[in-house]
Amino acid sequence: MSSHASYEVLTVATVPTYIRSRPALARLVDTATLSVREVGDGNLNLVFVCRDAKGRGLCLKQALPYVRIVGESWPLTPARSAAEARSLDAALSACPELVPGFHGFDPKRFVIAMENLSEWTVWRAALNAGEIHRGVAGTMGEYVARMCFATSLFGLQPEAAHLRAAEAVNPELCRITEDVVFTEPYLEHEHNSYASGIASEVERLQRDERLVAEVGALKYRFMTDGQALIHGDLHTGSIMVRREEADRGSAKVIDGEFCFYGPVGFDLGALAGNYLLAYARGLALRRPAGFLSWVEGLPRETWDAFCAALRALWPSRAERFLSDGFLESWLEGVWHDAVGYAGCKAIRRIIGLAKVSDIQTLPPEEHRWAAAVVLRTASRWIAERNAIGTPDGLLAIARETAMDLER
Ligand code: ADP
Ligand code: SR1
Ligand code: MG
Repeated sequence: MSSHASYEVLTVATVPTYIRSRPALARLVDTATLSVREVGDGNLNLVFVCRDAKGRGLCLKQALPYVRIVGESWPLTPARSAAEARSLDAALSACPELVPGFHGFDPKRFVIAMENLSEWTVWRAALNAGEIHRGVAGTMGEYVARMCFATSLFGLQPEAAHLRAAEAVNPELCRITEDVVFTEPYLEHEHNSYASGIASEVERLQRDERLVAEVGALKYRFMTDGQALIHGDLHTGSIMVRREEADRGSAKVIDGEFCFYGPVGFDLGALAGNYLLAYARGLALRRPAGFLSWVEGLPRETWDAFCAALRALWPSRAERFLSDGFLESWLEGVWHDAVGYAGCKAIRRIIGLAKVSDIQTLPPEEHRWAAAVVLRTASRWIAERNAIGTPDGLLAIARETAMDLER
C-alpha cells in the first residue's frame, strides 16, 4: 500500500482477488486462469489488462493518490476517477462505439472496469511508427461533435444541462491543465525542461509579451466558457486505433479523467496540436511523402467531420430559439479557439511537464530541429489564430517553418 493511500492499491497479484470481490466483473472472466499485466504508460494512473484462458479480457484502471510521473510528493485526489467514469458514461449515450465498453466504477477503490483493448494500439505509437490509419481523424471530429451535442444546451433541456455542468466540476484536474498547459511553459519553472539546443527559441517565446497575453486570454476562456462536457486531454495518446482493412482504422477514446464543462475548441485543439507533433517527427525523420501528406490532411479531416456531425444533429436541438445562423457563427468561434489551443497544447509538450514520445525518442539533432519547428509553428497559430481561416493552413505553416529552419 502506498504511504499516501487510504485505500488498497492494486497489484498484478491482487487483481484476481479484487475481480472476485465484484460479482459483475467476476462473471466476465475466469479469475482462476487470469493473466494480468500492468501497462500504464500514462502520467497518472495504474492500468491492468487481464485475459483468461478462454481469451476473455478485462481492463482495470485505478487512480493513484498522487501524480505518477512525479511521485508521492505531488498528491492528487484519486476521486478524479469519478470524472473518467462520468466521461465514459456520457459517451455510452452519445457515441458508444467510440469508447471502450464500460463495466462499472468502484468509488471506494477508485477503479474503472472497462473493455480490454490490448489488441489495439495507442495512436501516438502508430503515428510514431509512420503508420497510416485513414479515417481516425474524422472519427475524432465526430466524437467531439457527438459529445458536445449530447452534453450541452444543444442536446439537453436547460435545467438538465445546468445540473450536469454543476456535477461535472473537476477543479483539481483543471488546475493541472491551467498550470502545465497555460502557465508554466511561459515562465521559468522547475517543471520545465528542454534540449539545450532550443534554449534561445524558448527564451524568445517566453519574452514575447503579445504571445503570452494571447495564451492568458485562451487560459481565461478555458476557465470560464463551459460549453459542453469536453474530454479535456484528447491527445493522440488518449486514442486507441485498430487497423480494419488496408490502411483504414477504427478508433476509441480513452482516459477522460480531465473532463469538465469547457470550451469545445480545447479538444479539437488538442488533436491538432498533436498532429503537429506527429508531423514534426515525420519531417525530422524524412518519412515518405505519402505519410506526410496524410498527416497534413488530418486537421481538415477532424474539422470537417466535427462540423458535419454537428450540422447533422442540429435539426434535433433542444433549444429551437438557436438559429442555423447561430450554429455557423458558433462554429467559427470554435475554430479560432481550436487553433489557439492547438498551439498551447503543442508548446507545453516541448517546454513543460509531461513530454511526448513523438519528439523525445528522436535522435538529438532531429529532436532539436523538430522541437524548434513545433515552437515556431505553434506560436504563429496562437498569435494568428483569428486570421487562420481554414484547417489546410495549419500544417502548411509547419511546412514553411521547416523550410526556413536549418537542419
Ligand atoms: P493515464 O490516465 O495514466 O494517462 P491512460 O488512460 O492514458 O492512463 O492509460 C495508460 C495506458 O494504458 C494507455 O496508453 C494504454 O496503453 C493502456 N490502456 C488504457 N486503457 C486501456 C484499455 N481499455 N485496454 C487496454 N489498454 C489500455
Ligand atoms: C501532471 S499531469 C501531466 C499531464 O498528464 C495528463 O495526461 C495530462 O495531459 C496532463 O497535463
Ligand atoms: Mg493519459
